Amino acid sequence: MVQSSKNYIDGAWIASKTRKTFVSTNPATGQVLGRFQASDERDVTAAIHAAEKAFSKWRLVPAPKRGEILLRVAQLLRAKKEEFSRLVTIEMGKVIAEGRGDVQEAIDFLEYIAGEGRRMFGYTTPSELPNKFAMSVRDPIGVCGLITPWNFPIAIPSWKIAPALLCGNTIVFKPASDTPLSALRFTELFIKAGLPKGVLNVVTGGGTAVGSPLVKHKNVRCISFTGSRDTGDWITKNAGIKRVSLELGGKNVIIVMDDADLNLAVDGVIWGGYGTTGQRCTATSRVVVHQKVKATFERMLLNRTKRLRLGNGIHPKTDVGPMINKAAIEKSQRYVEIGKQEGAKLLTGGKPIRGRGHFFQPTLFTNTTSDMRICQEEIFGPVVSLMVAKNLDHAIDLANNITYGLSSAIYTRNVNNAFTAMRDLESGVMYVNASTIGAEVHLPFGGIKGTGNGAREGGWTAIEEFSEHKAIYVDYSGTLQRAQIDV
Ligand code: UN1
Repeated sequence: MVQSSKNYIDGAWIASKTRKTFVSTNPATGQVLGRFQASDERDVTAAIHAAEKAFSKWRLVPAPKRGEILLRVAQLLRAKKEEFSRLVTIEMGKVIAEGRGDVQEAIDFLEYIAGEGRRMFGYTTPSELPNKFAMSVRDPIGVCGLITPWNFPIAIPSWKIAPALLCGNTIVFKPASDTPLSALRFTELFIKAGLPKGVLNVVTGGGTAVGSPLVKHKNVRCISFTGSRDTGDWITKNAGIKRVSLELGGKNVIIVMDDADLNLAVDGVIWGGYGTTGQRCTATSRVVVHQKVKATFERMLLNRTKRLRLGNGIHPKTDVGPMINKAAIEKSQRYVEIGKQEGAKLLTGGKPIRGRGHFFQPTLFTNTTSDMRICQEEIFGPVVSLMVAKNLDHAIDLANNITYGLSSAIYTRNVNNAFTAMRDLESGVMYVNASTIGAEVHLPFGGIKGTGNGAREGGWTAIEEFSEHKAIYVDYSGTLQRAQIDV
């Protein structure tokens, strides 16, 4: 496995000015995977200058041509899908089937967005004055700072890099410090695909040393960030006047009605709650179950939860892989204690596994209430809390009693219940008879309330995230025509 450990700035792999490095490790084994640059503001500034320089030419490359490069990246990634999937599993820990899903999501999105190069629609509209033409076109924004999390080491960078490039922007990319190897390997594909130098620059390092100067720099015209709410809040306060897109996690819910297919609902909670070891912003962390089926559903769910096989994600029989690092383990452990103190009943799990790797038992609480911290705060671990509702209205109230709004789901066989939930659940992504995870790339992805600031990645809304609208008026009357006055 080639391990590039330098920053990629202005078309060259170069060491940080700090001369310091950090390591990335396999969370299942503790094995060191490589050394990476612990960069600082000087490296960020160099990358921003390179991106600014490259912007003047890249913005003029026709969008379909920019799309062709992205399509080549998709083809290269498809050809190396297995290698990249294993890399994701080794560096991030998710089970190999999900490692493949992570890579496939990037392939899907690159292919989708490449085609958008031949659309990137603006619009024309009649002018209010004679012999005058009016239209709106899309312009790039400029240098974009992209800051990505570790939980989708290939997919989430693709959601940001691909549309940013397609729209004609240049990039300074700061990947998560837990998964720099995946990010650098992904970057290599853009180089192989023929991306001109300076268009995509990568600087590795910590949030304070690298993320912060990137966010604050006045020549960075756009920041796109996926990660924690605290960091999102900090970015909002420190970015100054620039475009900021935030995706800040969730406290996602599945409602299980008394008319639901309970087996299917259990599948949904297991997949959404413990898939990716609960480390998705879309993870199911709350379940609201109708009182009539509570006892049965709880028994069924507990049975399945206990049977989950915890282990190294590279083994195909593993159901739940490790958590990303020690801090993540400690956070889940803290919340288990909080839950117990709040009076929730721990049905199973709740403990880290001693020994090598960062493992935490799939954990299920019941008899929780909506005001408990374990039902309000994002844990980002394999911890699911069950609440009971009297009826659909009550279930929806409980579901919405939350400051996040990313993903929600209802299991029901009643079409009226389904449509009511579709209308009333407060989230940017919503499912009927499917879990809270697994959004597809060609639909808008993002959340409301404390989850974000209105940005939507995925779909054509990704173009919206990374482009400006320019309204153009062409007056061919040969006279002075005053809008709003000469009418
Ligand atoms: C995330 O966890 O930040 O919908 C993204 C899903 C995935 C994306 C998750 N397609 O679960």
